Amino acid sequence: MADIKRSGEISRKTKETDIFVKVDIDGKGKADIDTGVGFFDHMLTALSVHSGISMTIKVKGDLQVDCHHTIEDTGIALGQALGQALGAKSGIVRYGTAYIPMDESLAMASLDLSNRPFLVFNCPFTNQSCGGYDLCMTEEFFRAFAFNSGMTLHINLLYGTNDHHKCEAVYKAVAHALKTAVKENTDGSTLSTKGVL
Ligand SMILES: [Mn+2]
Repeated sequence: MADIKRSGEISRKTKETDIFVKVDIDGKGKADIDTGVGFFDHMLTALSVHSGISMTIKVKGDLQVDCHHTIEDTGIALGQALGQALGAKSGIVRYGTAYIPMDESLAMASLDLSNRPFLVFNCPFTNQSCGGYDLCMTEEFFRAFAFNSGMTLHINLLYGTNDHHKCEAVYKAVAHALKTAVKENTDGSTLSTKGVL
């Protein structure tokens, strides 16, 4: 994997958000995260720790409006940083699937680091928000993350009642699927019948 550094760094500034993201795929999941939205920090910390991908994420967003731009733009920047870290996506396992329970909730995530951006998201929430985090932004975050990293991402909540548990199970399921997919394969080859992704 000499040609791929497996780390990425993105600075992204708009009139709505000012974001710095750094990821290190082999960094053992050290999380340094401050988005200004406590519950979102909790979810991103889970994503980092459970994927084993170290993430530094610092966001100053227009939270006086609401959390929308902050969460969506973080998904864009984090996706770009991961895409950068994966380079041509050669030499990796490529696919990952995980079922993760959290108490009464069960989430499944299945993904393909394919350069084929797609999101399927089936996770109904009961409440509007958890802390200052609007739960409808979960789908927006993962759409931005998938499209900007070049990932096919399927997320299904099989069942659950508590929205905090449902959401956390979803982030952790994506984390564990990602942990499998980013692993280096044994021969450094590109897993594709076309030879290139
Ligand atoms: Mn929690």
